[in-house]
Amino acid sequence: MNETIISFDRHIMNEQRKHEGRGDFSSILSQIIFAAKVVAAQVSHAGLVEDILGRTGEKNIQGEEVQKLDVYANKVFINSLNYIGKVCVMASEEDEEMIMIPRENPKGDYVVMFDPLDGSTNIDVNVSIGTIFGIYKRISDSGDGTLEDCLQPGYKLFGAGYIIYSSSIILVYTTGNGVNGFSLDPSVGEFILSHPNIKIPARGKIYSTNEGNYPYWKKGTLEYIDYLKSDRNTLGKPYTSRYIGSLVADFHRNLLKGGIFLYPEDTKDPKKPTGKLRLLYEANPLAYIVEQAGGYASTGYERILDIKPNQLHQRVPLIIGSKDDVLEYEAFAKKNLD
Ligand code: P6P
Repeated sequence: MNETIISFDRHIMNEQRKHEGRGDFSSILSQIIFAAKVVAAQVSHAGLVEDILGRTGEKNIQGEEVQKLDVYANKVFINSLNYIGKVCVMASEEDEEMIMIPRENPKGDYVVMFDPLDGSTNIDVNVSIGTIFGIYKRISDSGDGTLEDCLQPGYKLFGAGYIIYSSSIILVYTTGNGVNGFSLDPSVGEFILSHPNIKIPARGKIYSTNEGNYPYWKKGTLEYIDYLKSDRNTLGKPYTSRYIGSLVADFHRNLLKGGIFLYPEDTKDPKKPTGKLRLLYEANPLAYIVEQAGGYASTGYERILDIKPNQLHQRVPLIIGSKDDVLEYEAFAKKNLD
């Protein structure tokens, strides 16, 4: 047996000691881990449990059909965080408005935003899905959190992570000191350090995008994708195309192997001119993680983490992954600004 097994709890305790933290942040991470275990247990049964699979008939703020597992996961994360007295406000993909802490519960110094179950349209076809979260320090002084607390730029993130529910359940997170991955060992019910100090290769051989949007892309994107599919690129041969259609799964593969994920602006849906993905609880947390791993995330024109949000469910184009690949995309996009 390997005596140097590092559990997630031991890892955050070590991190806390480094920062002489009071433990508030550690408590939030521990609660997120607890919620992830609860959600993971249901995800693994989703194919079997009729009453949790399938649609509620409702639509979320995005106008997307809400799957029951979405609703369940959203409630699990909210209820795991709203009573510990460390959080002053939350925001979720599933809730149109900010999620306030119940009046009777103490408020804390942190703001948590999350996509409780991203890729949920893949649930009933058993494709990997994930939770994405970002944690900020509050700006307001005390009491209930405010919209200003939620609309902070990504470079102010205090911590960020995701959980991928796949052949194994893996948590990847950062608090600004590098990126570490933990795998859930179902025999003990603990997340164990399995991917220490993750670094993304400066350049990859994989690109991930929905090529069905090709007719709606701008010139710079068209030229870039055609370049990747030719022998004119730096590899001297076409990149490999890999697209799962589940952001966390596509991002995780590229983080470990290198590559670029693109959900660029397109003209397909006038209501979503800047692309499909959301800034606060999808792009920003993953951008923080990828930069901590040596990568980069951009809209094609500016660094994701520099964007000052103006609304909770704001969408952005997301080009993320190996730094040299993303910078190369920016060159194509900026060359065709018209
Ligand atoms: P498309 C899943 O619905 C999601 O929000 C992300 O997980 C994923 O990257 C993207 O949408 C896929 O979108 O338009 O390619 O189906």
